[in-house]
Amino acid sequence: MKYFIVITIFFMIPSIIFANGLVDSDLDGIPDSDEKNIYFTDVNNPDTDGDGYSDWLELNFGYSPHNPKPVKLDDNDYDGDGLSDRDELRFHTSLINKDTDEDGFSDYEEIEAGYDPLNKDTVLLDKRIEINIGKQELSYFLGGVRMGVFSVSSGINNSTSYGHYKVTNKSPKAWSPYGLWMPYWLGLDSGRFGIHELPIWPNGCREGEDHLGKPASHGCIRLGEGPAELIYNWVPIGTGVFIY
Ligand SMILES: [Ca+2]
Ligand SMILES: [Ca+2]
Ligand SMILES: [Ca+2]
Ligand SMILES: [Ca+2]
Repeated sequence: MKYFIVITIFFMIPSIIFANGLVDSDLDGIPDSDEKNIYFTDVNNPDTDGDGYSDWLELNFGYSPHNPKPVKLDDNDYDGDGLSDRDELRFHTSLINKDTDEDGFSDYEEIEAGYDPLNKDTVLLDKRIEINIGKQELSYFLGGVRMGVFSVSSGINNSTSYGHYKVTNKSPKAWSPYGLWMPYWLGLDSGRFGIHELPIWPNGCREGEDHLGKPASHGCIRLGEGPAELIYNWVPIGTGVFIY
């Protein structure tokens, strides 16, 4: 009888092994290896921050498993390096180490400057712009991670060319043959068309402030005030622009 009880208890020890062979000691649905290396949660406690919600539940609904308050991963910065927990997970940097590659620059500083936070050497991450004509949206990516999305106005009557381009020239204020100034100009396809801020007439009036989100231009991609300057300053010449 004693023997039987011992065997029963042995089989009741809370530990599960996923089909792929990964161990989940606390049965919260997250393998020990991910808790240790990615989320830095307690492998032996399904609710690391003790707020009544399991680590799995919090992560799947976008909440921090390290904050007993209902704080989203986007708004939590566990290691205080200026980069949110969400962005750390997207860039595969450490949630608990401000300087993952230990090169003296924090993860936040490296990503702000466009450098690889996982490489001790001075390596720039790839920058890319994507423009979705159907959605009238421009997204910008660093190292494959989408950094943001802005509303645009592309060309009326399908006049914006689809395809893969590179930024070929930049000008803080370019002149359009249509008699308009185009602030924060990023020329594509040798300047045949480009990305720029909502244009300004010579009399100072700004064109199309209420057009963002729908086609309005002669083929260029217009961005609003703020986003245009940000993108202009962020992209170097040679940046890939994919329009689809
Ligand atoms: Ca677990
Ligand atoms: Ca919790
Ligand atoms: Ca952080
Ligand atoms: Ca670093």
